[in-house]
Amino acid sequence: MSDFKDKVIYQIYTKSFRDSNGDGLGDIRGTIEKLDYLKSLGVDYIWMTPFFKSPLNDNGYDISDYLSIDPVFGSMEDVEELIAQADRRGMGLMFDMVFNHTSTEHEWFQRALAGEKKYQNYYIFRDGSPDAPPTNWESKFGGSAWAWVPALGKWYLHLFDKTQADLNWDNPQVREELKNVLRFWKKKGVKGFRFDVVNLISKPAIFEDDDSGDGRRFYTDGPHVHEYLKELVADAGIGDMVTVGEMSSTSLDNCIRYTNPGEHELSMVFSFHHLKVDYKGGDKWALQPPDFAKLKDIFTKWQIGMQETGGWNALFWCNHDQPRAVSRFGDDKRYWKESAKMLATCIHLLRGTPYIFQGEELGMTNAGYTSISQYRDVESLNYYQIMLQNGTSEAEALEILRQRSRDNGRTPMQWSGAPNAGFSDGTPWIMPPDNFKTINVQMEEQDEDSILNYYKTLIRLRKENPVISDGQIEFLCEDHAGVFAYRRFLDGDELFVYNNLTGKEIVLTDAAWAVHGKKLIGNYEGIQDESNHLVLRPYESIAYRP
Ligand code: TEU
Repeated sequence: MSDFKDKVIYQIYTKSFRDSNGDGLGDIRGTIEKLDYLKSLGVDYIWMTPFFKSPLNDNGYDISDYLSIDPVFGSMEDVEELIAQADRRGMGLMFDMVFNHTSTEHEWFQRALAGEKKYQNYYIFRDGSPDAPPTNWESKFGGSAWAWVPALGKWYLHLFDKTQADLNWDNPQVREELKNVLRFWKKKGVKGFRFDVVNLISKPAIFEDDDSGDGRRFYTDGPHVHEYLKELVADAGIGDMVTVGEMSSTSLDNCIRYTNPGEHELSMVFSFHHLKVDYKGGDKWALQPPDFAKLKDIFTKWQIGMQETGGWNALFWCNHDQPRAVSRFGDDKRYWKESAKMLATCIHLLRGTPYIFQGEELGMTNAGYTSISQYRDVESLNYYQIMLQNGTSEAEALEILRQRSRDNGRTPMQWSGAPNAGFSDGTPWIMPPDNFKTINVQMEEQDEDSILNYYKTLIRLRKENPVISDGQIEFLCEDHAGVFAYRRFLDGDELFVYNNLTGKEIVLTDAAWAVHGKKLIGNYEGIQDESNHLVLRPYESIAYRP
């Protein structure tokens, strides 16, 4: 297993990172231009979202050829140069393997459509009649999970968009093809992999209706998922690389198995339960303010559960599918800087490997779009229609998208106050929020007190302090919903971390020691104490050694 505990990983959403040729889309050469920036941040690995050949219906998560580069992103030579240039700077690349499904434009699917039995067995086709899909399962992007092919008289399964057909992992030929993809990229010098929705790959032997849900209970962490992962990792020879699996609606018990080194599956996992605490009744499209007590319970359960069993978490607030953390859990207006730094502290000092999603280190905010014409995401556009059909008013639907759309995380990286935030000299495929004039790399590099510089410090601290990378964890202030606090400890070294999740001052009467301790990092000047009580200012974050 590669060593990843003191590492920090940066996620690039290629399409929105940096456009080098003025076509409005981010590309590989643009990423190469910015490697020095990533080096200065101090990150170790760079996870790039897919830039493989694709019709881009789901921005590259619909791959039509795993072994070639989509021309809008660049060429194979560009990718080789990217790998070499990152390597020269001591950073490793992680590529995004979308193995649950392919684009329907993939040659395998096209040959299946043309009637080749071999390739029909690469996917999940079922005979039937056009009015009765095999099951009542729903696609994660809305509507039925099955699409009808009249020419074949068959349905095929798509858990995501109808142009993303699910692969049949029970077919050993499919598993062999995918191992070859990994071998190919490993040989090119890639240092790790992120596996898209990899806990959905193993479907049940019998397909039946779900009378109490959308079908996910039948295929989430499915019957052969552990077996298939072990086989993939062993046969492709990637056991010594850094790997992370994206786990949709998973369970702690399964994640322990996915990441326990003795199981030889993955280095770490992304789970999403902590990012559903503002889903009313579990529904992403129903708004409610974040439930911080629940958030703390989830972190506690996963941190302690993984620690007790040798599992390992990927730590994150943001990615290209999520709204921006500072807008969602912080206050992106009055306490923009304080709350962005506080959220960073929460994650970076936990037990696990932290991920930074492009622009998070600047405190980038939600997009603030006011018209449906500004949105690009297939999920957002589908659900907008679904909401209107269900009687939601236009204004209400737009407000929901304003808070929940995946496009909030996909706006162009804010490099400077120049037009289009310095992302592109052409017309960006998606517009940046107006605040790029004040929230951008150029300004934050010059400001000692910036969010960017705070992230740099957190990254450095992880490398200098084994108590952060390797220490044990226990939770404090468990009954105090507004305070997320924990203690890290290792070989007599100790670190106490307090985060005020609220915009109000909070007085802690049981932290007298902290007042006399040695501050490691914090987002306010000095320490505010009243006769040995620790006073946490709005969104204050502090880490102390006693
Ligand atoms: O995401 C999987 C996933 O579960 C999310 O898309 C989730 O369903 C959504 O955020 C719920 O609102 C991965 C990729 O990260 C995403 O970009 C792709 O669209 C998806 O897989 C399909 O490949």
